[in-house]
Amino acid sequence: MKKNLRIGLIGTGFMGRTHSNGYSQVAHFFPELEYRPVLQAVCSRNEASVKAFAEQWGYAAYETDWRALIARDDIDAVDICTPNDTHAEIAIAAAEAGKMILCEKPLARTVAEGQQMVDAINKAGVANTVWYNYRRIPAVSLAKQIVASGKLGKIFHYRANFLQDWTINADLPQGGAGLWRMDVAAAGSGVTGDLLAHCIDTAMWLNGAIVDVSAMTETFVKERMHQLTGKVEPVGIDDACIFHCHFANGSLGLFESTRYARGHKALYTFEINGEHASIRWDLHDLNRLEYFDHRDESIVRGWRSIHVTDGDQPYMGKWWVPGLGIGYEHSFIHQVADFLKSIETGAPCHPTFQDALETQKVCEAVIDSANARSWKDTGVESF
Ligand code: 4PW
Repeated sequence: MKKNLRIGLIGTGFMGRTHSNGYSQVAHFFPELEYRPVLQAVCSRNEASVKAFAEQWGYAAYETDWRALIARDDIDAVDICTPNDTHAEIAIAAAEAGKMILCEKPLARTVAEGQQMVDAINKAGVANTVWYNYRRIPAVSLAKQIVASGKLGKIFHYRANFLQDWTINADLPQGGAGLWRMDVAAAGSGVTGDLLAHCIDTAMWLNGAIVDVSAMTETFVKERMHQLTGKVEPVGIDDACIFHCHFANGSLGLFESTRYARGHKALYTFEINGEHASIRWDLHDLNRLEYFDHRDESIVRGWRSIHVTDGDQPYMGKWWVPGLGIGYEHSFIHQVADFLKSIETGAPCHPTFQDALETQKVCEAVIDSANARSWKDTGVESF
């Protein structure tokens, strides 16, 4: 007999859809799990659209006030898919109500907010995770296995990019529905919290703590119409950010993110160079991990292109047959499966709020460094 995990989802945008899909699919492909999610209630402010969302995805009920959703006694876990400025308030209230929490990334706008969230979940002792979903793309999980096995030897370099081009138009407004990522009050930062946070989470997971950073940021369009006030207002987000850093293991990191790279929609890539071997990955070819090993016999030495679809590779035993790839949405299904498993075993589901707070510390040091034009310590001691 399966145990139900009754989900209360807050926020019905892009992430509300990916998470709902994850909850809907997981039991089909991970039937061995003791818990199965039940789409109990969904919340969003607009009644007509939340009602339609509930019908479309099969939620049993809907609310238009997140406090009412948290107050329901038929909800076990609260999933926060709202803009960043609401994460702390909702998460703290959910923890006080004794609910498990799944929170969208970045954890918060600032380290101070994130710390309050960590304190709240520690006090309540509730299960928690943050949706840094790229860890759970099988090729990225395989990269973790390869690095952990020591095959790369001593690591010298970590390099990552996250490139987009959707904000080049100077007429694009900021703030409000669909454009809160452009409004510093709602988002906390621009590409640093939205895109580099993913790169930093993956980087520290694969290569350990980032100890200090030197960054530069740019805001190419200085003023934009604000949808909520109707006025042209200064733009407070970073449109682009480049930083370099030291990892605790002695390797050097180089990171770049922008929403001004014409032609790139969501190009997330990383490469790691070690003493013996290197690996690299590209979101646009997400089932593939490239691997170069200097120890190979010289006549066949070269970059191997590993199509990560074999049943022995992470998560792939759950899908189709070898050779058939999977997509972006599966990373969310995998995170739901891992969260359900963590409830079963009592082990944490990484990245936890505490892990995401460490990523937040790096993001904040990046912004501080760019503003001060100087190196900043991150305060991250281990990861
Ligand atoms: O979290 C990120 C988003 O805010 C995503 O991974 C990609 O960039 C897609 O949308 C934005």
